[in-house]
Amino acid sequence: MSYTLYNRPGSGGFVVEAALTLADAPFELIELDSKPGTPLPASFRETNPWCQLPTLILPDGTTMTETSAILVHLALCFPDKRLAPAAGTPAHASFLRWTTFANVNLYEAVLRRGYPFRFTHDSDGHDALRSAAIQRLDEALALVEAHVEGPFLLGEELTVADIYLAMFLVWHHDGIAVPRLTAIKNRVREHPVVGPIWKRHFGDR
Ligand SMILES: N[C@@H](CCC(=O)N[C@@H](CS)C(=O)NCC(=O)O)C(=O)O
Repeated sequence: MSYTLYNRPGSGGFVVEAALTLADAPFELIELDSKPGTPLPASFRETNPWCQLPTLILPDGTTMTETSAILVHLALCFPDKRLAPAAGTPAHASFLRWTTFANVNLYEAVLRRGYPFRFTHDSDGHDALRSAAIQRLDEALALVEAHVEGPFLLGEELTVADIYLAMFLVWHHDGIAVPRLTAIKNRVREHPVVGPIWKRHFGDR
């Protein structure tokens, strides 16, 4: 029984693909013919009514969306692969905090910047919305930067939270300096398993 991951190169499914690969979980990757930063084909609503990626179909046919939820689920399904700290520990609480923070603050700000027409019907307001979103991205990354606990976000070990955060530094590459997160991004990019997946999605970025 295998997972099915819908994504497109350079989109948020990168981190789910990395998590499935680190977990040694069998999966089929279906890449939609659609450019990053553009709405998906309406026909994809049949698979995910919210029409977004990543969309993960679990081996029993259950549909999962929302990147942080997918990451938490996979980490719990494959505890021996140490995708996250052990459930119930303070470190796991921090893992939940920052993956959720990334979803609701970083990911949403990326969407406000990329799809401002969804957040205001005033087309004169799109530029203002974009610049406020960029400021919010800077503020959110600065907050995470201040909470990096070691070589990785939660200390000594890589978790999927690091891989998730690294993705935002590609999408928001000209923001404020975040040297600790940048060092994490570089470690993710050079990781023996994740590195090749990174390269396929983001090239040398
Ligand atoms: N809240 C969602 C956001 C996912 C999202 O915005 N994905 C982008 C690709 S990176 C997308 O599907 N964009 C197309 C669209 O929103 O129409 C999550 O956490 O997975």
